[in-house]
Amino acid sequence: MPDHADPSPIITIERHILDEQAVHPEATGILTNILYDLALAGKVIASKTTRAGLAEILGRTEDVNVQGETVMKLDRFADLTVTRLTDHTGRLAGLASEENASFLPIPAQYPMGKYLLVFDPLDGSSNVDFNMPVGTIFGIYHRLKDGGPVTEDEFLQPGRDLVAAGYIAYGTSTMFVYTAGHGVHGFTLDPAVGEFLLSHPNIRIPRPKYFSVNLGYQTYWSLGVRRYTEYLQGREGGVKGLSLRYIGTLVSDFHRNLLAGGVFYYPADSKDPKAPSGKLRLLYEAAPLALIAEQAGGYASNGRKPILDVTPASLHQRTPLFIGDRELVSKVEELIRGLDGAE
Ligand code: AHM
Ligand code: MG
Repeated sequence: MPDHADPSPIITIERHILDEQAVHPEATGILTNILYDLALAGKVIASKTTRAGLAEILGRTEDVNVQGETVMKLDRFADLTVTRLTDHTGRLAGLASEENASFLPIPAQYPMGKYLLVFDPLDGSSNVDFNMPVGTIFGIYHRLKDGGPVTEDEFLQPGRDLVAAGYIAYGTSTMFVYTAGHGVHGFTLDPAVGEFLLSHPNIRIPRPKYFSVNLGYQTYWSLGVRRYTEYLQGREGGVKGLSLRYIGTLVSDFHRNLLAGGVFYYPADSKDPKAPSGKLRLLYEAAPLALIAEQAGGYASNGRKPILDVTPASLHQRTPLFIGDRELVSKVEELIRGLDGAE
């Protein structure tokens, strides 16, 4: 009898998510479909980012191009792509994005679902002009009410309540990385067939190799964070042999450290008195990546406590972020506690 068992099956994102759903008999398939919708959005955004440099030829951002159309900024394009692919499906009750001051309810003509989507459509978008990698970050929550119009407070949930989270990295290849609470799985887009194929099952953060931070700001940091940086550089009896890598796109810096081992941080600083909590956003940047980090054996903290335990007070709240290797992130909490005093 021939053996039909394939030792290395090709697993599409569709098959993988369906297999995961099959383990949960109570699952309705709605979450599965939201993840497909996001994977499709990722393909559309990826195809556009690879043409970003052609803006010089085809028309600059917000200019009118040769066909007489307005060339949309790429982050606006990414925002509209995610919104248009998800708002009419009856799966979501509302969306909140970095691009919009308020959350977006589902338009009245479409059915309402039971999930909320939070996302950063094009993280690192200032890198686009220099042909550097960018990303999309997303988190999915249950809505808190059974029906009726969605309200902002329903979005203000701690990361611990995320149902699923992930990101799409637009780099030398396009990758979709997600968790639905059962490990972290990475898929690489095969552009020839237009499918995301499982390339990184069950990702676990390896021993640390890198640290990633914008060292240009260190004069604005607290004593605890400066001492931590010395620790990472092998001074003060710290860890030996960590290399510095910083792209300036959270998704890309996080992704490298997830696969290679390391820690990323963007601490609170005194650079801008109006933004004392650093730059990154809690709801749609820090919390989704924090869930991925924990599911891969790592940890994310705001320097005092787990990111996943912080309930946002507003949609666009900023937070310090330390994320990656569990021991290294715990170390910064110890130094901040010891050197920076009480909050
Ligand atoms: P964005 O969401 O407006 O692109 O800003 C967030 C980005 C992150 O991707 C990155 O980690 C950080 O800003 C880099 O900031 P800086 O240039 O201050 O180092
Ligand atoms: Mg961002």
